[in-house]
Amino acid sequence: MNLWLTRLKDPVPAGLKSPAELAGFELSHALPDTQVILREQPALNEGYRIEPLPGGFRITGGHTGLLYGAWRLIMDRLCGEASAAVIDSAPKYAMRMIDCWDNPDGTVERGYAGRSLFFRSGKLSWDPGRIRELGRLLASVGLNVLCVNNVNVHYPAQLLLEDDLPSLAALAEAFRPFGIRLMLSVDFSQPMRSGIPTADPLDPAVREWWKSAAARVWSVVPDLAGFLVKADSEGAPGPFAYGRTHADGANMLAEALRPFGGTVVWRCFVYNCRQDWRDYKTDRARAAYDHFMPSDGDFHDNVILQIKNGPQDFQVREPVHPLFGGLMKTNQMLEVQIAQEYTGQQKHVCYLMPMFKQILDFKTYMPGHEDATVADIISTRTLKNANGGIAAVANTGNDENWTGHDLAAANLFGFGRLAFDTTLDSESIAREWAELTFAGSTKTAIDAIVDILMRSWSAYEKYTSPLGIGWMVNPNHHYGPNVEGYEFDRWGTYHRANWRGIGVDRTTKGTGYTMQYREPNASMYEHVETCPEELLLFFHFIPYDYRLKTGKTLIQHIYDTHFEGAQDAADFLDTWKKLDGQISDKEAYARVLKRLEIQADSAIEWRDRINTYFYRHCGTEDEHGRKIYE
Ligand code: GCW
Repeated sequence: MNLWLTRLKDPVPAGLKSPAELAGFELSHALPDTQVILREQPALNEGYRIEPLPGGFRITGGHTGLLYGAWRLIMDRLCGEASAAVIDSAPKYAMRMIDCWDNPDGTVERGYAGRSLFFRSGKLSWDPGRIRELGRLLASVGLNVLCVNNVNVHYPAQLLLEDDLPSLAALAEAFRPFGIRLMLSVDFSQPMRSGIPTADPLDPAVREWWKSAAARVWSVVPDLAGFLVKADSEGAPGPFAYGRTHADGANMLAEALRPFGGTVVWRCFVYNCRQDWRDYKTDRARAAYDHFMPSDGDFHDNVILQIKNGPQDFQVREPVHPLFGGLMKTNQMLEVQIAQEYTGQQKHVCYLMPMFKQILDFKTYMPGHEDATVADIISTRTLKNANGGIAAVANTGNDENWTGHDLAAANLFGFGRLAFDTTLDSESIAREWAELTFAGSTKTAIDAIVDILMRSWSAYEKYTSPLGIGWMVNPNHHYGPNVEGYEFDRWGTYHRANWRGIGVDRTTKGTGYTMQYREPNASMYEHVETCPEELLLFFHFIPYDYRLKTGKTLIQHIYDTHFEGAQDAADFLDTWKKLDGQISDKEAYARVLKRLEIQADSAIEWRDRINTYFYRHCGTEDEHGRKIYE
């Protein structure tokens, strides 16, 4: 089984060498009756043109562009779309990356779809057929970089730069025909494994060590995309230990990688993870901006800062990270998470493209580029970024269906499609995915799947934490409700609910976070009246009897949305039950049914825990007299 490419019965054979060769193979197998002429034009790189000819098509494209063009044609044809017009396309971002949080022992951090596809028993080890299928899936939606190991680099992942180099080279070779380059997460303190007493980025021996490490790895993987670094974050080593800045650390690596054309992707997920809950001044949301803004302009041009979509951590709703639009002279890429760590862990359906679109379309009002959206800022063609891109934490594993929940595959597909073309809309992506994946199902079934996907993010948001406050999950594994699970902990993730109200005051009277945005966004968030209500509790402490724009009190809104969200989850299950017999893949039907049952139950648990929690705090009855436990 191969997700949205289920209908292609022929596996990719071993031995194909290049994307262009692969393009020929895919076309002849997927569209045997269509004559397609392939013409390589190297200058087009990853771009392509598809022209209808009498009786067929011509695809002109760069080395990888030909493959992307081939997939466009194949997928359009499989969806029954007649391509009568000329199509010109090229990706907006140079780096369209999947971050795998895979560990050498075969586990996947925040993995919800089985074990690693790349590692077993401490070493790189894979099923070549599966890697070819994965390559095909990723290439079909235009993803081009895969970071193979967890950003938390636990031993023996360090061996990827040492003894495991031949295996790394073989894995890179396996992905090459798909136009996919590998990236490695590295341990900033790794020189210390070779007897160097420090990892200080300004120490000559450390600098030498990284140069020779780079030379060693690029000699066997000449097209390695670069190194991904989580430094000074959640216990990971980094330059702070030596009184150095992130720019010192990143630039040291950038110099080592420069001769080989490598890029350093440096994460901005840096905050104090030992906060005292009684401390109202420290604000985790502020941390990345406070750390990185002073270094704007100091990073080498082969460094890209990788910034999570929001200032906290992949919650169901967060404001856009203020470093977007803040940083003016630094390459940036956006990091999102399709692994559904905080959005139902691939047991719940939660289609994330509507969220990603909102992030990409957000206007930051960066001076001189007032109209630029996040999508523009991270692109290589605007703001003169030398480099830029978009990355998603992967949602795949070795489960037979790749993503655990069959409907979660829509997030992998959608992420690739959006990364290639941010102008696409989430609903057409959902429809395209559903038509490809569930080909042969009834039209009613396809429509219902699209409807479930499109309602799923909002449903999840409704039955979980209200109005942008986030968290309220069980600590550590992050599945299921636990309203105060993180409230008295050290991670900086508080909701501050008490008998008067709930929310974090991030205005100038509180933590001052609002002022990290450019105007008019700063003022918009600063004032309760103009703050978008879906983020109200992220920015403000609000009393339960505060009236929202709907005229409802905050507490009534909380009750209502939780009843609605749980009802949505129940509706998804009902809808699915009615589709029995209408979905072509019976096993997938049964698997999805099971997950929707789990989701409907879990949504009730969420609803009741949250409603009861707030009822106990404020004692206000539900206006509709529904059952709220005391
Ligand atoms: O959300 C947190 C996750 C960690 C993860 C970290 C990060 C890889 O819970 O599992 O570590 O973010 O993004 O670095």
